[in-house]
Amino acid sequence: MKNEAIASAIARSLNIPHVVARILVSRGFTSVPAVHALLSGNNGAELNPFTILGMKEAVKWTLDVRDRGESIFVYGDYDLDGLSSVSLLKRALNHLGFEIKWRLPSRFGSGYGLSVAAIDEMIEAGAKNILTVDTGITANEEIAYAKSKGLHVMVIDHHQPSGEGLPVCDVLLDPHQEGDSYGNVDLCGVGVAYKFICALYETLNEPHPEYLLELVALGTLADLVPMTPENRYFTHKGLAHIWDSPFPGVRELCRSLLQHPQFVTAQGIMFKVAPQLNAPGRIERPDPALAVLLCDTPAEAKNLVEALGVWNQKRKNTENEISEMAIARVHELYGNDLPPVLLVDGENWHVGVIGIVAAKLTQEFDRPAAVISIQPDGIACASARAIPGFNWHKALFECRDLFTRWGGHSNAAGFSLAKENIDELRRRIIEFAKSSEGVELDRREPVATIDVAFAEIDETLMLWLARLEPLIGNFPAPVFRAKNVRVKDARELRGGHLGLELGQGLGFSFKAIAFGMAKRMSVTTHAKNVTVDFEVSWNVYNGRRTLQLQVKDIFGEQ
Ligand SMILES: [Mn+2]
Repeated sequence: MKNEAIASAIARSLNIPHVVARILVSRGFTSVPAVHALLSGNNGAELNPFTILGMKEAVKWTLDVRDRGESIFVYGDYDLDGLSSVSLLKRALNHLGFEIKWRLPSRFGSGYGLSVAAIDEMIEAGAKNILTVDTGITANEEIAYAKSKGLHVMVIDHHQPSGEGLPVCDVLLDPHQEGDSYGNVDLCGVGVAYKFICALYETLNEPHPEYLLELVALGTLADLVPMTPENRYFTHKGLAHIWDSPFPGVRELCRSLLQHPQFVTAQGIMFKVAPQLNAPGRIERPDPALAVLLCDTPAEAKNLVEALGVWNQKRKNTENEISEMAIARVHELYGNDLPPVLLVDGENWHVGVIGIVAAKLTQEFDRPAAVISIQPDGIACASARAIPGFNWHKALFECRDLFTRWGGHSNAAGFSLAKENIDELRRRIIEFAKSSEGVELDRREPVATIDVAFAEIDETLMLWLARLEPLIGNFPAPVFRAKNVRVKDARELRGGHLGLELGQGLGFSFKAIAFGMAKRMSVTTHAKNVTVDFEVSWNVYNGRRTLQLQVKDIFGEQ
């Protein structure tokens, strides 16, 4: 059967709009049962937590702490996955009567991960039990030190082991460790923490705390982990509840940034909410963001969210400054002959924003990019981002002899090295990208568009799109294609954008914006009709919602 016929069959038997059926078919849901399963929720996506290696021991470790009447120091990370992990564990364990204290590293103090200084400080504060989360799997030396001081240590992580053996702790939960056969290695840190809590609650005959899934959604989206069925289920549930979150800080933040429950989308969280919560940790210390996740009264939430906005403004200013310098450095290093991977460096670039700048470079130049900040002590710290098909973890593994530390995933990674080694690294990464291992780079498929008539674009379609969230990863937001479109109005906007009014058929017209496409103005004035590729989103102006098209491409028809 052709796709169109399959879509018709699905639309008819499940009573859903034809355009929605076409979207589902294009995403690989090509039978009525498959679509029905997708729309009916969990459907086996949630896996048994006890199939994670070490889970039984993790539950026992925790119950032993309770039997001894002691508290737990949760040690997290400064990014949103780490902060979500700490707040999830604190809330879930507090509920069971545990006393929880927490500590966070800072990029500018003892640096990433667990440090001897942090362990000493916790011992000073009376720690007997340390639970690291979203970090720890490569902290072999630090954990050996903690054990030598008589501490009980459990590690919950989702990063890859260092390759130099695992830390010797009491319990280790990480779907990446050898011998773990858990069906979802792509859990983020707060995802593994949630599985641990489910196992603990099950043991104590408590229901799974599903209201914590909004914290899992935050970490899953912020860490850009692949949307496996379980990750998608967690994110879908979390997004569905976040507008009415029981946590005042999360609720206040989402409402102030997203403005309407229908704007709670994966993209909204990734581009509006997550950057705010990551901002203080990027500029100084992450504590003001954790305070938002942990606060318990609306009044407190209002103040804390306001303060977060100020941190975010600082972050934006710093980011713009470093971006300009990084783009200038790309031109200086490579001229017009760009290699398949970009490595740009600068003196003392703010290390809190180099990851976002790397992400900007991948977009601007359509290549994987690493941004390297050379510190006054001669050590260079870097953050790298990929485009689909390139694997930073593999690339860095090939060059691991050059690093003092490194880690990360296929699409986001970090590393440090002596500044003398930067040129050598640049040479070897390019060599890797050109080798047979790196050729995945060329296997990207163009985005398939979904044919649509303007008459099909309405609030019903938007409600369906919301129901299919998170629209990212292997199920991205649809790009539509409409033909025989008339350009009723076209204006050049500030910043090189194009503002359009597009019409089709009788009476169907939409406002549209084409970012960075002012140069394409002539297409809109010379062709009688045009074909347009676009995404649809809500636009709010003066409290009124309207649908707006975001133009991805526009061509004239003869
Ligand atoms: Mn993480």
